[in-house]
Amino acid sequence: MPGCPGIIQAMTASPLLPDRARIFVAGHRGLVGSALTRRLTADGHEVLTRTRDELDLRDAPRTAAVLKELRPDAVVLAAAKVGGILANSTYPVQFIEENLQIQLSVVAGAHAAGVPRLLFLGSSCIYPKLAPQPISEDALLGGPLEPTNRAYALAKIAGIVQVQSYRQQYGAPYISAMPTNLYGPGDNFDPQTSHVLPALIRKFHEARAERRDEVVLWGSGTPRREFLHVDDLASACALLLRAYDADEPVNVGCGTDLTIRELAAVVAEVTGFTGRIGWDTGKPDGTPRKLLDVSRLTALGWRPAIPLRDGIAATYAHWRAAAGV
Ligand code: GFB
Repeated sequence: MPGCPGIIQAMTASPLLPDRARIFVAGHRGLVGSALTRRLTADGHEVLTRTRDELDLRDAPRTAAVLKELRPDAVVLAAAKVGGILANSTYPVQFIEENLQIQLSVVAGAHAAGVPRLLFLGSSCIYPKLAPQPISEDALLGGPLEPTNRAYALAKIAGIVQVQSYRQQYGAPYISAMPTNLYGPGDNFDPQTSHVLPALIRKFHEARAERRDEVVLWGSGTPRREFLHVDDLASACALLLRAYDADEPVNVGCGTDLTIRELAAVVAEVTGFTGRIGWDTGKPDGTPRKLLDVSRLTALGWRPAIPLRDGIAATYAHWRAAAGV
């Protein structure tokens, strides 16, 4: 990717990460972990992984033992129980417990194994529901959370504080990044549990294939969201691992947002759906807006490379090929 600042950084020696590092990516089969694996491998690193069958990341003693055996130069914690607005509000127990368990075992296990560097990935939903926009990292803990994802957000906030605590108490150069709403190849396209972008791709595609003239989406269509292609997140993470060493989390977003109604128009156009779009206002809207202030990240020289429409078209093509539709 010519002109990508992450790659320029990757070519410069860093005191925080060796040039050819051995990096354990927890959650390497997920949307984020698979993008990170592609990116870190392309940068010349060796990515170490364990499948879910080989290692249950909720099992703290086993996780610590595996990390001790592997002795990676860095750990990236991309494993998480994630889902869209409905999954979050239907299964809060799983969202808080599984995420807390994974974080406790991976971060503590990495430190016990002497892993010198760690990147924890959170989410933009950690910020207060009505935070001033664009949301700066300083908004954390400044007000009540959005109820539809409070359990997930609290688990992620605990992860940030856990990472900060290792830095404060032991001087460990562990860091956190907070991505905005992500999308890309390898996402979850299940209509009930997915995030909005894959849900829309699938709904419009199926309506067109079945010659239906209406698609019904959730909520009012007025909430605003910011979408970042997961490959752009991966380039930001590669940069942060080499160049960022501070207590505060770093927001990762593209800097612009749009309404769900506007997003639906783009996805309809990409998928070729020309029918009506209805809105089921019985379904939740969630937070009205969560546009991230990304000045901390852009000050390091990072810029996103994938325009939204191009990213949606590529994601649609990838899903069609993978699903055989
Ligand atoms: O992506 P999404 O599920 O999650 O929904 P959040 C974003 C917006 O799209 C909401 C609307 O206003 C939804 O009501 N929407 C419209 C739809 N149609 C659909 C549909 O068919 N499926 C889905 N899923 N949404 C999540 C949090 O919040 O964002 C997580 O619950 C996490 O914790 C994630 O932080 C990034 O953006 O509202």
